[in-house]
Amino acid sequence: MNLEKSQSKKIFVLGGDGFCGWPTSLHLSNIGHDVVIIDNLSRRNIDNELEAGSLTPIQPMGTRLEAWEENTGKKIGFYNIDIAEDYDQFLQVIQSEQPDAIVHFAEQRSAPYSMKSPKHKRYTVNNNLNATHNVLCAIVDSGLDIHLVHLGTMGVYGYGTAGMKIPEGYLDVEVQTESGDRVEQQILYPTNPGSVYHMTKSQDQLLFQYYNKNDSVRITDLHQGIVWGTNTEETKMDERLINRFDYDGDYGTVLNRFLMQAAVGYPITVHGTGGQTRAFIHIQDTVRCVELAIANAPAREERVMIFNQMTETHRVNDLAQLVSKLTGGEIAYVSNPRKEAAKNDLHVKNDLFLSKGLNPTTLDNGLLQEVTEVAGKYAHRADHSKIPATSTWTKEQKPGVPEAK
Ligand code: NAD
Ligand code: USQ
Repeated sequence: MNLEKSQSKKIFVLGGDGFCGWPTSLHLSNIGHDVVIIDNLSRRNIDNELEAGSLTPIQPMGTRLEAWEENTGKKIGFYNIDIAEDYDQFLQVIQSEQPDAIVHFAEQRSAPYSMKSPKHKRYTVNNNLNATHNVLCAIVDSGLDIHLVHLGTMGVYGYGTAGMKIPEGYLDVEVQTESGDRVEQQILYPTNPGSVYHMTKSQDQLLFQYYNKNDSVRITDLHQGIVWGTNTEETKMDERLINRFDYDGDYGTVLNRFLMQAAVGYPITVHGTGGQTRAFIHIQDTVRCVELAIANAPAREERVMIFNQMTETHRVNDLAQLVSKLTGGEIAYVSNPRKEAAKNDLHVKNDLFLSKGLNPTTLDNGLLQEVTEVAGKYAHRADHSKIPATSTWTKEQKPGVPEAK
């Protein structure tokens, strides 16, 4: 598909080397947008720090961009800038490139990594809050009318709502005035973060609300669920375009970890009894949602637009059972290294994306098989010592390590 020339935009993808940012950059470029990636490659440095890496053989940025041009004839630009630190350089690039939209993925996104030590907590807060604030400040400083699309998280809501469907960002409340009248208003849904990482995402919301109110910055905040899957139509075009696949105890997310564990013959590590219910979305839908968010920008005086970017909810234990049935993998119920409710129900509204034309990709055996096949193909690259979740939320908790047989 190619956009009409009039719909084509110059788009910055901050964090465009990451798990969500890379396939999004390719997708936006493929449909006809002019894409520029900004990334300081900090995620690759964290791999070095943790002595872990993507299960799939991701290529250096230069090779990735060359392969994209070879396959499609399209060019994607790249700047290596730390947006949390190098404000002047970032502003200069905005002024010279004049983007219509900025998609902001550039944060430290792992909850376990954010809980590893005081150093990791402080890094996550410094990096994420400064990155988001610098983006907002630079948009205003540039004087340009740039639409900001931010990747937020379902985790800002907390995961228990006493049976109510989580609304898209705003909660209707009724308050009593001094004269006794009942007045209705809408407030940001109260946050209830479960890690230092999720707390930074809660703080991001206030930065957006403020800059939207004060400077009329046009902002869309996408409260995304846990992303699963590996490849998209674009990353499948050439092995050099392959997306990253995190499986280690800090960065691997639950469903991809289960599929990978089954593929490499490691027990499927359910934390506690697996009663936690979470929201999920496939990576192919992530890239489509960002496309839709860009095409449906809010008007200048409109408040921050918040979408719940998820397509289904599942209980962790049900996912483990499903993967075990599909692959024959055994399940290990391990100590939960996190401080979280042992069991919760979760109901979420996602009407906004459905109304804009999202056709959800839901958990289906074919797709699960596809991820298992990717994991199986690169199983020889797995370092089994990096699989257990060793980062604990408090000093009293134990890591999620399966018992030795
Ligand atoms: P990722 O770690 O793979 O990618 C993030 C990218 O941002 C990396 O390439 C990193 O180098 C870059 N980055 C980080 N700090 C930077 C800085 N200061 N300056 C420049 N670049 C910087 O993470 P991801 O899984 O692609 O997640 C992207 C975003 O989506 C995150 O903000 C995350 O909170 C959100 N999200 C992810 C998931 C998920 O399941 N992966 C779910 C919900 C929301
Ligand atoms: N879990 C297991 N076994 C494992 C790994 C995880 O049982 O081997 C459990 C966890 O205890 C937790 C649930 O699975 O209850 C989800 O954990 P996760 O690591 O898949 O997801 P989370 O830490 O919430 O973070 C991920 C992304 C983050 C994003 C978030 C979306 O890393 O960037 O914001 O998903 S959401 O969960 O909707 O907030």
